[in-house]
Amino acid sequence: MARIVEKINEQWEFEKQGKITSISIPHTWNAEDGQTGPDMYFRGVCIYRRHLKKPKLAGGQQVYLEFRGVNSSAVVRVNGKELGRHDGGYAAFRVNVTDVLEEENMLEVVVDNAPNTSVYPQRADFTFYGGIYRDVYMIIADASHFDLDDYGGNGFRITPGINGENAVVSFETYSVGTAEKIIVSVAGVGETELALETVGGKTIGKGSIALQNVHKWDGVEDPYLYEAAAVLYCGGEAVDTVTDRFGCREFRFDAEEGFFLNGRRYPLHGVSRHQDRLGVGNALTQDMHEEDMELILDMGANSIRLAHYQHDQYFYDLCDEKGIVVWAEIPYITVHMESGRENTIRQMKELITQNYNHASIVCWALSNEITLQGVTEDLMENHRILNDLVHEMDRTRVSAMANLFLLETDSPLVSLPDIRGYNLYYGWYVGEMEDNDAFFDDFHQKYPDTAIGLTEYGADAVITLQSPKPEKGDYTESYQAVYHEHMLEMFAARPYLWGTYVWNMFEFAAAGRDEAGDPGKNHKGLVTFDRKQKKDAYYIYKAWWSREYFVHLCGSRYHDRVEDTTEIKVYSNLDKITLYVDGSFFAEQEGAHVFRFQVPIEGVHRIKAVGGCGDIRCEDSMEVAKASVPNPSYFMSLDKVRNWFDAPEERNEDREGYLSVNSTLAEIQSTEQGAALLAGMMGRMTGKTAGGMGEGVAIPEAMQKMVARQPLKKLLQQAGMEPEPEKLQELNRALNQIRKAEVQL
Ligand code: GCB
Repeated sequence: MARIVEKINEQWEFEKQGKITSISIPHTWNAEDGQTGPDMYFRGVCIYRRHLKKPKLAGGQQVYLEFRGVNSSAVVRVNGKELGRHDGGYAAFRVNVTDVLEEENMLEVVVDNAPNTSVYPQRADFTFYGGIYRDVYMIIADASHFDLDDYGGNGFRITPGINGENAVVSFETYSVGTAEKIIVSVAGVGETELALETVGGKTIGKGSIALQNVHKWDGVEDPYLYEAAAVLYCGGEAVDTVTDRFGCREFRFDAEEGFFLNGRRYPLHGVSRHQDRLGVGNALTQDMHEEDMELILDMGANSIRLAHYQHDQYFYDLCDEKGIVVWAEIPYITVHMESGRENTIRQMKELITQNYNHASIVCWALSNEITLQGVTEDLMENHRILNDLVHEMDRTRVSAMANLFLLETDSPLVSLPDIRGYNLYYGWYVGEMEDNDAFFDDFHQKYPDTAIGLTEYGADAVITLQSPKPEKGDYTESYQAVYHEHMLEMFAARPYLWGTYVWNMFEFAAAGRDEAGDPGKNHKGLVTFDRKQKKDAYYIYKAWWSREYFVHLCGSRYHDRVEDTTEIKVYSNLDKITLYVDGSFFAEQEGAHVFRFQVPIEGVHRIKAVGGCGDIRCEDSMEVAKASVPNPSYFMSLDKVRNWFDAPEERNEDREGYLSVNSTLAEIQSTEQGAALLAGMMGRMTGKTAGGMGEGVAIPEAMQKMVARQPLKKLLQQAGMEPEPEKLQELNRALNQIRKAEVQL
């Protein structure tokens, strides 16, 4: 009898702190409190219950429950008997419930997202939404079936190997019970009977099929997928079938020329994605996954870093179908836990077993910014084990790591995985945009034979905040756009970069944050948390990466403008833009990507930008108005601080010869009293940024110097730690009492 798979998302009961409600899966209990910050979301135990009727079973059929994602730990009970446990909120797992089934049954899943010291992630810049937030299935399989107990995999591994115009595709199946024969077929190509051997009570089937003139999976241009089916025969009957898709492609990372797909240069134009969205958390529908994919494709990206954990199978499927190259990773992140090793190994085994057949995936990443508190021998060993595991489980892909910018490039950890990637936030948290350029120039010069990529970079922008003079740390849409303009120019000048990944495609919840008047979120997204608005920076990527012609006027949300002559900026992938003001021709400009026009304004103006190519005509229009005073909604709380500095009656005047909030960190630290004041203040404040991510940070010397040169007020602002105006004034008063010392940097 063939396998029966039934989705059981409906008719669940949910109990939180004694209160019971009816719900359907996908579900999270942190959809609201996980997104409003700071830090106040419910992390604890909740229970899901569902009535289960025993299906009709014959001849030793087995019943499994499959959970596609339960965050973070789960205990599965049927009729009060514990049948399985799972630690880790992002991989699928199954539980065999056959033996305890009665006619009527009570299924109970106890879910726990409370902090602990052994299940990753525990400390990271995103919300750990609790719940059964992906689909649940009941699977009824014949006594003989493809393995359902192998780290959530489907018991069918497909490994294509390309040889010139042809390919040989190898198949491996894992099954339990009796297998008389196993036949694998590839739709439109042919079939083969696998050679079977029994190892440890399980049957392993092996075989291959040759593909003449292989149709390659060729990225976004031609993401061709083959379909394969494995059929298990027992008693002369087909008793179980699994199907999957695969793609035939070759890739490599080159130190000088970057990423290659199927033998040609194919720079990875990437974005990172967190799965959650506004009001929904991680409990997504298929439509939501599809919308994310459409937004990413529309921008012209060809690669996604699926951060910082295993994503939904449906999304990897979409990546296969659309030709997106994927970086996959486990949530071994921020801080190494000595008691978490087993969990990292398990999560890596699940990630690889469950996703092995996806053509889109090219690497398995061991960890992200794991060295925040430094490198210990236990951390090194954990990484060596994971790195070996990746190689043992998959000979066709590479291991990877996303390094914290503080990790010295000569650390043995950097050279451990097969490929290198750094997360850099110069131009946002520390340093200037140009420091990114310098970092890669230095790296490339020092390690000319090592391929290097940029695994994260970005700047926060709250969509309402606008500025004619964008500055690092101001949270404006305007600065974010300028920052990304720079980054794209710098990539173009460094073709050796194998890939770059914007942090982040979408805004996401980070319960530990409290910034720019919108707590609980990370605002680095190019698209808002609700997916409804594309920030200007989205279009600079589109201008560089997309071939679909468009014209975009920046600053459409910057309506009220105080300057007499305002800059009208246009992003486009066309090479000539004509600007019209109030219906009349204003100017025409030839160029690439960014077009700037200086337009005098008085009163209200209608602005239109037009570009074209052949029969195609693209345009965008907006309204701007001359304002006599700044519109306060463009600055929010940040500007209060700034305006307050500007107001003469309350200005934080520097007292000659004494410290102030405008003194650099080095100046303050070089005095005993200043250092003490700072230490006390930092102790109180670090918990506010990114969920206390700054605690215990090991900062290398070069970085300390860079930080030390920054004025305190700026540093606090950039770190999202700026105090209320009164507190800042108080701090300034205290610093004004301390005499400056001589500083040597
Ligand atoms: C990082 C982390 C990421 C954060 C990001 C940020 O380096 O890998 O999880 O969200 O920085 O925005 O600070």
